Amino acid sequence: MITTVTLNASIDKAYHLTQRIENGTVMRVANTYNSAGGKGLNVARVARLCGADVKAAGLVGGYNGQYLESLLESDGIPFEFEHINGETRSCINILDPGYGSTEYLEAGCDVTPEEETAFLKKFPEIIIDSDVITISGSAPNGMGKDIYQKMVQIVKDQGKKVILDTSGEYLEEGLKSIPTMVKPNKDEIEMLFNIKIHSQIDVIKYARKIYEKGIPYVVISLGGDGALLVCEKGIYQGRPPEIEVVNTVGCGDSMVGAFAVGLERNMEPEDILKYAVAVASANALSPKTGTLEPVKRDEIIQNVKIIKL
Ligand code: TA6
Repeated sequence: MITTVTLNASIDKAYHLTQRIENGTVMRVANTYNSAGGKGLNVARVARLCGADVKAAGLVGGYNGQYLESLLESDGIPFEFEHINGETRSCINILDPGYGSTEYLEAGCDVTPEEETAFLKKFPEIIIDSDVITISGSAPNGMGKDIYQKMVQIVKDQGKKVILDTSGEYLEEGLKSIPTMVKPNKDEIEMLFNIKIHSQIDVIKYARKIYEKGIPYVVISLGGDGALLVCEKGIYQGRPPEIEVVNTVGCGDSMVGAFAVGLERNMEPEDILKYAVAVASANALSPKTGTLEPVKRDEIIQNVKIIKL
């Protein structure tokens, strides 16, 4: 089973417009898609759609927390959240027909030291039945910067695989516990090393630096160019076919979901990469966030190219 952990959950609202955004005017939203969000819940939905047994965990609170749990029930995803006093946030994704996606991410409610301590105390029990655990996204205000380092260590102490998908100080601290896999994008690599990426050579250079810290799988998501994987077997690039993108939000999370499924099934690294690139591309074809049609994934995977570099 896969347990996904989302400390900073969100009601994700995708607003599809039929006209270009004009600031200072009243914009009418043509279509709205609400989903249980925060990166880990996109991971959970995608892993479930790929046939895995999944449990969604993390922190939720208030009326938005109740709404999020009802959305997950509709998705057919079991959950085990710790409830906090604050109100679960909302994240808005505005899709402008002439531009694409722009996200407005609320910071989320504060979590108290007592709530953090209670969660960490319960965490070993939350993950006890899972083989692969994913930890995704930002952490709420009030939680220590080492929260993910502590959680990764707890997973590893149980001898399980753990994927960490976060950024900034949380990633920097989380790396110290040597997760099984990390999936930074180019921006997150630049923030981690305080550098600018100018070429694929730079991407490989910095991905290798992370790999050399002892991380078995380092995946760099590259948007429409797919992803790069550095692992014991070598360095691979997975390239998707050209597709008509509808909504790219959640593609990175979909890739994490696919890798969680691949690790659980003990697939070969290059096969997991191929699968993950197809899953992320299939997510981009959906107007909703963090979902896909498996039949489209199966069509796309036929045309995903895996190159060993
Ligand atoms: O990756 C897309 C997404 O999961 C959105 O659905 C939205 O929930 C956002 O990221 C949350 O990001 P954060 O880094 O704040 O956890």
